[in-house]
Amino acid sequence: MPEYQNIFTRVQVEGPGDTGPALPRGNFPRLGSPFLNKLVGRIGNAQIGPIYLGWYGVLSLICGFIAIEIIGLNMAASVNWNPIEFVRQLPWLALEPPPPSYGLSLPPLNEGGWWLMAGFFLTASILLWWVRVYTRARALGMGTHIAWAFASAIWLYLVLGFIRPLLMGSWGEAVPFGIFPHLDWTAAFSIRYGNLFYNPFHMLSIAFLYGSTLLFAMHGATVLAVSRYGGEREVEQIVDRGTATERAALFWRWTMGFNATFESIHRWAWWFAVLTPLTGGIGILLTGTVVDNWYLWGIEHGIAPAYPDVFGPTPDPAPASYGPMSGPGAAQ
Ligand code: 07D
Ligand code: 07D
Repeated sequence: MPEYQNIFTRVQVEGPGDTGPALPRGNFPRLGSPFLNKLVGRIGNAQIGPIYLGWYGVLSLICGFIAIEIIGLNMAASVNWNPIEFVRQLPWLALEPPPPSYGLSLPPLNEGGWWLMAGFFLTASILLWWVRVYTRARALGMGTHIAWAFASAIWLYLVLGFIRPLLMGSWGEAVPFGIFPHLDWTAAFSIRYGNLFYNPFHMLSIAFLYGSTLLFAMHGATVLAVSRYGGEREVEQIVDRGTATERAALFWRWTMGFNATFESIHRWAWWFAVLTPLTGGIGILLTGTVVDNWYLWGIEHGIAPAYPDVFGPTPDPAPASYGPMSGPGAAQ
């Protein structure tokens, strides 16, 4: 058997373009006639198009374009419309949410109003894209697993930028738009709420994130390792008993005494990926609403050490203007 494949390359099959099955009544036509591209064939299927756009696709792209336009123009304004500075400083530029003093009211455009508008259009764009993912799966007679996995990411996004700010009563709680500014927000959030490491849902989210990389590596490697027996070719997997599929399963039973099945590995992957933002969103939702300081919460629940009194009480890092603390440590 020739070893025609390694971890980088794949076989490129060339044939007449596939336009896909007929679409149900009321659907848009697919756009473009299919063509082959060698370079694209190196990372996936060499055929490009036709693409289905539909109303949801068109509306999603329009809303996404408006959101990027609002963010980009605000960033450009912040460097005095200087294109060179715009490119040079892009990773540091931001469109910030309103200051906390506005609460949930509508702020003037240049004090967070643009942020609110960009957020509205970005959210509309993401939700419309979700509908497109759902309806395209249905049109193909597929299950809707992809849409529900995407919904899990959208859940975390909505908690960060919409649901939690609503519960906290201030748009100022939300994430700014910007590459490094959103990292600063993430770090500041952790410090403000007493170190996110002690948030058990952050722990869970990390376990699923790390677990996802492990599972992805195991699954990808297993299938590649039996590709010399045709393991990556789906029809052969089903009909060639005793070759790639069973060998791959045996490998894991030999090395760790247990093997997933060719169905269950995909359930493992789906659940690990979905549970990462799902548990994460719960953790963020609880922060500041139910628990004000995860470190003090950790001391109370026996997962963080309480330092001896020689250093005095642990101060709350939040400035007094954030209002009185609730929960453990409130008396300090
Ligand atoms: C590889 C699929 C392709 C997607 C890509 C991202 C944009 C943003 C917009 C300039 C894996 C496209 C990027 C559309 C451009 C403007 C205004 C997915 C792949 C390539 N983050 N984050 C990044 C987002 C949050 C955190 C990078 C989005 C939370 C940390 C990129 C969201 C917190 C680090 C990015 C979001 C957080 C990053 C690479 C939304 C906690 C990094 C992302 C909508 C979860 C890393 C400079 C990537 C980095 C990074 C996008 C939310 C933390 C810019 C769209 C608020 C700690 N984030 N992020 O590859 O290098 O994802 O930052 O919620 O270290 Mg983030
Ligand atoms: C962002 C879901 C939304 C994205 C959507 C996609 C577009 C278009 C364009 C394709 C990622 C929108 C798409 C707009 C795309 C193109 C072209 C998912 C998103 C809808 N943490 N931390 C997590 C670790 C610390 C902090 C999760 C590790 C510190 C905060 C994850 C470490 C502090 C938050 C995780 C670490 C801190 C998180 C994110 C180590 C900072 C969150 C999971 C080793 C000093 C988020 C509960 C995810 C969360 C989150 C990992 C450290 C802060 C598991 C490994 C202590 C504020 N952290 N973290 O899937 O859920 O994100 O927390 O130190 O909000 Mg953390």
